[in-house]
Amino acid sequence: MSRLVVVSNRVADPRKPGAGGLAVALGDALHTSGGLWFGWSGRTAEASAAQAVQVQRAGDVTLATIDLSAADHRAYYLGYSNSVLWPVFHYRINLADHEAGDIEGYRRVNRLMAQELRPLLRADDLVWVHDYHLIPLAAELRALGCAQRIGFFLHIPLPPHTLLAAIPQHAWLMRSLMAYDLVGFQSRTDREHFADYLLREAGGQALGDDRLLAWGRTVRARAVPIGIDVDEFQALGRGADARETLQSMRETYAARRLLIGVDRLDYSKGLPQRIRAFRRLLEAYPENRRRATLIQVAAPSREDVGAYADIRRELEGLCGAINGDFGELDWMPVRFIHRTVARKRLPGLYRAGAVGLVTPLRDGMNLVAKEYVASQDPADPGVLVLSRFAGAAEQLTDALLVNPYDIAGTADAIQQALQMPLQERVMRHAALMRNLRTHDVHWWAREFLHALMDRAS
Ligand code: ADQ
Repeated sequence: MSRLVVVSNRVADPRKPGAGGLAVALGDALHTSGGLWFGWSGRTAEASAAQAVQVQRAGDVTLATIDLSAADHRAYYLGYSNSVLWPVFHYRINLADHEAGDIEGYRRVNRLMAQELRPLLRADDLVWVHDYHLIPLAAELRALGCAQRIGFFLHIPLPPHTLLAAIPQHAWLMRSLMAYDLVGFQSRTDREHFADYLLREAGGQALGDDRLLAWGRTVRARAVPIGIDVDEFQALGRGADARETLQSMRETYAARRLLIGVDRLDYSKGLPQRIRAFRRLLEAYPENRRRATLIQVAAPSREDVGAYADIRRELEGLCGAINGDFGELDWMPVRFIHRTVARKRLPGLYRAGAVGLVTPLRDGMNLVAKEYVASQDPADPGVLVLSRFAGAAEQLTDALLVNPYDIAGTADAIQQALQMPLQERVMRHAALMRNLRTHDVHWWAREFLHALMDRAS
């Protein structure tokens, strides 16, 4: 069996509690093959000390990391990855900051990663590269003579070619993807956008069987939607922390129906629109006054990137206005909490919600939607209100799907969720759970790696 080598921007110790579903899934696959996980350490160092690889054992898995210089980190991570690729890939071309986006820094770090990784590779390794920070990594490895099978998974959406073309280096980026053997996407839509790009912008051709030809190279492209570790998450839900969280929420909000939102504070998550929809709910359906409370948790994220600075202020303003206009001595309509919730408490928080609000303007997948469903009591489940623009909407068709830009429509869907009869809630939840179980994170890793290993291809 080939050894698995995972490469991602950040490396997590899969044994640490709170490492998250992705670390658990990759940890599993790495553990089975005695694998290696390579990436940035999360630390910045003096330029001269930045490049030595630090190797650490985590059980059967080897973790190898490099520090980056502060300048490289700024250019590659804050700059090109998060000020150009993130907004444009989420269809927000107006938010891209091309001045801050230093393409040279992005190339430099990808080249550096390839140089540091190459001596660690064996001839028959299977290499799996993750996400938009590392699009050109395979091309850099190939330039150094690496002939291993290399796969890439894009965790975020891929926009239509007309939007992608707003990135000055779009052709270079897409051509870089051709250096992989297999490229995985979250949804069929993203995969179609990739095929479409190659056909329309690069004179490419679809060869059938997942194969696409462009620039004289063939690549395989597939939709392999990521899932969660359902068993791990449900076990977490049975733990003391989750139960205590649920209990204390039930006591604090005994007279209320709770709507729960849990996100990173990111402009892609549609938070202002969600708060407006809640306001609209209180206006259009006044029976919810004194009854419905929205708890919105937003984890601090990328605070060094310009486009993130304003969103917190905007949200605090929107929430403050609702509380001022509708609040009573004994009822605060919205609680906005700018914090990361400990992972072991999340299932309790989700379960307290009669409605789970997952309404991004655009999202690769959105695992919160899946975690919310997995946390419910099957005999009396809450209702998921899900944006049709999340990758998860292709799978979770039994949620109430909404257009998050349509504030009135979203308010109507929340009202429908609040009033949904038990029998319908149970049926929808059961259907959602079937999907979660069939397409869990272990399925995702297996499916991708089998396709990457497939010698017939
Ligand atoms: P993210 O944009 O980070 O991930 P998402 O999938 O929603 O988005 O969440 C990832 C994890 O973060 C979840 O496990 C969730 O529990 C946790 N999380 C979010 N907010 C939190 C908070 N306030 N407190 C504690 N935990 C919180 C990217 C893509 C997604 C894709 C994932 C995985 O943007 O579309 O689903 O990668 O591929």
